[in-house]
Amino acid sequence: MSERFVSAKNWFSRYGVDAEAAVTKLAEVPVSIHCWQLDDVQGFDSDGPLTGGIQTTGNYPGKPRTPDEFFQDLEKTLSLIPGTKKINVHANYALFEEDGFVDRDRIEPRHFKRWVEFAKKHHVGLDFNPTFFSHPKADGATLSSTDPGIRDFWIEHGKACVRISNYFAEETGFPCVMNIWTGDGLKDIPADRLGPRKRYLESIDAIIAEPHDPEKVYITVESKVFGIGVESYTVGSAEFTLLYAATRNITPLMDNGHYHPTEMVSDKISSLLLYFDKIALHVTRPVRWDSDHVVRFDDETTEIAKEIVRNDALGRVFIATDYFDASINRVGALAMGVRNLQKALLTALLLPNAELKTLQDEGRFSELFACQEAMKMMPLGDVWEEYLEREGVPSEADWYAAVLDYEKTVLAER
Ligand code: RNT
Ligand code: ZN
Repeated sequence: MSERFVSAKNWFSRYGVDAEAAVTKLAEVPVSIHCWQLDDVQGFDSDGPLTGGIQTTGNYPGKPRTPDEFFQDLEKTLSLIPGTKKINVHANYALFEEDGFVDRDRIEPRHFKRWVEFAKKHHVGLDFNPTFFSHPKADGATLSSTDPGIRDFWIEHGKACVRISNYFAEETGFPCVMNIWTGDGLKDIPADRLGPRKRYLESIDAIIAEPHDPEKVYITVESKVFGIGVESYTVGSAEFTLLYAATRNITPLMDNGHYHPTEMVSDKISSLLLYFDKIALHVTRPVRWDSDHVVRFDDETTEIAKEIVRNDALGRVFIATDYFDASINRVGALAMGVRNLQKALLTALLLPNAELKTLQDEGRFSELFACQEAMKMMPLGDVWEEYLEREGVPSEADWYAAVLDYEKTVLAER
């Protein structure tokens, strides 16, 4: 145990906070790491452009060219991230090496065998996402399409993904979160907002009717406010999605890049916790019109973490990351965003949350203000360093050197 950690523990104990308990707890909090930062959401099933109203920008060298290179990068990333991890897989990361390509409506668990092997090797769980974008049948709408043939194709894809999620849960022993998100929407002012939403509702009803064990597969629906090229109308809006999840007894997913700029997900979590047993998050960083910058250890990320921790909801919130930046080292970007989210969780775990609540309840607002500000000066870094060391991952000062070394020895050779 470092001297700095011992002194930090004393500092925290003055506020009634047990730093030892905080690091123990942090190590247990699963964070689902999105695989798609590593290759700019390309996937293995096509080399077509990224569609669906999302975009990556940048052309940093070293992007993986094959599944082997991809898994090598993922392994490297995992070595840089402490704590309990899951990997969040998208359906377009199916592997067809053994017996040839099948379209998305026909994918099967065996196309994800390598993912399961990887997960078992690293003792991590797997989450899953149908991919309703980057496909010839996703040029316009998918689940809300007016064309029944297109709708059926995507419903079949969704059902196939429920079966694959079941397989993930059974093989890994961890529950699998399966998230439904589409970019369905319109660039310009609609003539009919209701019709697409009704078709969307019926399509998702058909998908979630696929048999699954709700204790093992948690189906979530993710809302959005707008996308690139679909600025005027999004079928799966916040209201649609929340009400859908509530009435179908499934789980709502909030991505904090999917709201108006002054709307904060940190303020929404408590309301959802009152109505849902479980909720899900995509933690990202919105910047103006972009919903997907790499997560920083910033105020809103910390506020989100505080809402989860102080409401005793770590066991009720599925926490995942979701961002993509092709302009910086992809392995570094993925590891960095997750580590930053974990710093936010640690901050929340190191707060005298009960005391702060009491100050609020007793109306002692100037004391509350002072205490909140005092806690910002906490020796967080000393606790974080101790945590990294215990977890056997590189320290804050050293971890990027490991990325640079990987860049020189592996990525630069591509
Ligand atoms: C897009 C959504 C969605 C995607 C992934 C790739 O705005 O956030 O979650 O990022 O499905
Ligand atoms: Zn998302």
